Amino acid sequence: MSIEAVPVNFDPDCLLRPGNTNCGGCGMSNGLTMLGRALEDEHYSMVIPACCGIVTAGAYPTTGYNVPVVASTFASSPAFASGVAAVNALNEVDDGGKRHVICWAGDGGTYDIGMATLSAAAERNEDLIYICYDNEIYGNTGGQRSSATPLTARTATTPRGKGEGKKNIIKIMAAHRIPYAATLSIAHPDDFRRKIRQALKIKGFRFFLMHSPCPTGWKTEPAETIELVSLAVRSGIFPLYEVFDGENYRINVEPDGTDPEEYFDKQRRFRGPEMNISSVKRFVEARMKRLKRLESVSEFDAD
Ligand SMILES: Cc1ncc(C[n+]2csc(CCOP(=O)(O)OP(=O)(O)O)c2C)c(N)n1
Ligand code: SF4
Repeated sequence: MSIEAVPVNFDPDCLLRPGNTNCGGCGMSNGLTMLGRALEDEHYSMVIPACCGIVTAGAYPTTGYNVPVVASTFASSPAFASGVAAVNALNEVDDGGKRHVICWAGDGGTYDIGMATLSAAAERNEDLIYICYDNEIYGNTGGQRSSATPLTARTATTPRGKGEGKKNIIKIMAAHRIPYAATLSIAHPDDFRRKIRQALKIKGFRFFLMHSPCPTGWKTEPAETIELVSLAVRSGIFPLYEVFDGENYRINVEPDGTDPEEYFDKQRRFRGPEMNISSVKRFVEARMKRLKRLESVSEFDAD
C-alpha cells in the first residue's frame, strides 16, 4: 500500500477549499483554515473518521480538501493513521523528506467511539499528530450528546440538559505520557500556529484539542463563533495550555476574569429553567486551580 502525501495543486493558505459543505460559522472550518496556514508547505496527508470533517470533502470525484485524505471508520482512525505513518517512514528512507500524518476527528470519534485505538496509538507513541475538533456533540447525526458535552447542555438526547460533566481528554492523553498535548483556540491564531509548528518538531504522538463551535447544534449565531471561543478562553471555560511528556504543564493564556455567564448566554443550548450554571462555574474554577498547581510543580529545561 502506498499513500501519496505530496499535495496536488498545493496552496498553503487553502487546506479547506471553497465550495465545501460545512455550515456557516462552523468552528471546524476555521480550524482547518488555520491548520493549513500553520502547516505552510509541509508535506502531509490526513485520516478522518465518519464525522462532519469527512462530509466536508463532498462527493467523489470532487473534494473540499487540498491534500490527500483517507476516510476511515470511527473506531479505526488512529490505527489507520499509524499505518500511514509507518508507510511514510519507509518512504522517508528513500528521499529524506518528512511526511506528516494528521488525524482529524470530532469529539464523538475521539472521546467515545475511537477511544480504544486512540489509546493504543498513544501508548505505542506512534509518530502522528491527532487533532480533535471538539464541538461537544455528535454534530453530523443531529446533535446527540457525547462524553465531551458539558454539564447542563441541552442536546438531541439530553433535552433537559446533560447530567454529567465533560470528560477530561487532555488528562487522559497526558496519562499516556505522550511527548506533547495541547489545547487550541481559533480565537488565538498566533498561539495556534506556534503550537502546530512546535508539534512538527517533535517525534511521536502529539495530541491537540480544539474548541469548535457548532452553530447548528449549539443554537448560536454563526457570526459569533470567534467571539464564543474567545469568551471561553477569557472566562477559563476552555483553558489554553500544553502538557509535555505527560507531566509538565504550561498555561498559555491567563483567564481575565470574564464571567462564564457571558459565554453561556450566547447559546440556546444552555437555556432553560433546569440549567444549573453555578455548578459549571464551580467546575471551571476548580479546574483552573488544578492547572495552576500542576504548572507550579512543572520542570522545564532552562534554555
Ligand atoms: C461505529 C459508528 N457508529 C455510529 C455512526 C454514526 N455516526 C456518523 S457521524 C456520527 C457523529 C460523530 O460525531 P463526532 O465524532 O463528534 O463528529 P461531528 O459529527 O460532530 O463532526 C455518528 C454517531 C457511525 N458512522 N459509525
Ligand atoms: S453540524 Fe456543526 S460541526 Fe458539522 S459542519 Fe455544521 S457547524 Fe460544523
